[in-house]
Amino acid sequence: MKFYCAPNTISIATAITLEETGLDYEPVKLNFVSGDQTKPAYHAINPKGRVPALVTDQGILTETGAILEYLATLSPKLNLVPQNPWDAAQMRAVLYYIASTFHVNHAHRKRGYRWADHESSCKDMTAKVPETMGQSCAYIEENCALSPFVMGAHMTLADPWLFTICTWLEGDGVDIKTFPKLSAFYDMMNTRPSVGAVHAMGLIT
Ligand SMILES: N[C@@H](CCC(=O)N[C@@H](CS)C(=O)NCC(=O)O)C(=O)O
Repeated sequence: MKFYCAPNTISIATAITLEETGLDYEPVKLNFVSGDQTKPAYHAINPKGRVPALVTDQGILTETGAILEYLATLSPKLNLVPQNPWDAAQMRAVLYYIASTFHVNHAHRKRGYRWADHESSCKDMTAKVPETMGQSCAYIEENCALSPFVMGAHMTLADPWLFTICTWLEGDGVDIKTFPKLSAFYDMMNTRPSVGAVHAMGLIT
């Protein structure tokens, strides 16, 4: 599989999951500074101009949630999606929250132009980021197990995804240490060989 990614983006979650599964893949790193993601060559891979994208022998898959679920299905022994239907649904509630709220809060820092045209509107959105990211951290801290993983004793798809968001917190003006469970989770994830490999790939800088 070819895996399109870029440093310090949500594609880190896919990279960690690929490493956890041990599946064979070839990373293709885009350079966002030179705008690789906006060019026709990449739009032929992902018309949305975003990472991640995974090129499989069945076709191209985009969206972190879809990719992670696909990787979990390819590696059933890891139980990255809990077998119990209720537990799986609970985990997906966290996934959807990360995708639809937590990540979007973060995007308001530098990508306000997606939603507004006036510079003052973008500045306003940027200024709100420490508050909204802090609120999302508090939600996770108070409502997820994080002992040691998001859902409890076993690693699931929520872990690489939440870890990726944690790598953004400092830049977003949130001190992770004010959230003890989240902070311990972040430190624990940083000790995993999968995360070490993703650091070594230069995806977390
Ligand atoms: N919902 C998508 C979001 C993907 C996304 O927004 N990726 C960002 C990086 S974190 C991106 O590629 N941005 C490029 C741009 O805005 O030009 C997913 O989770 O896969």
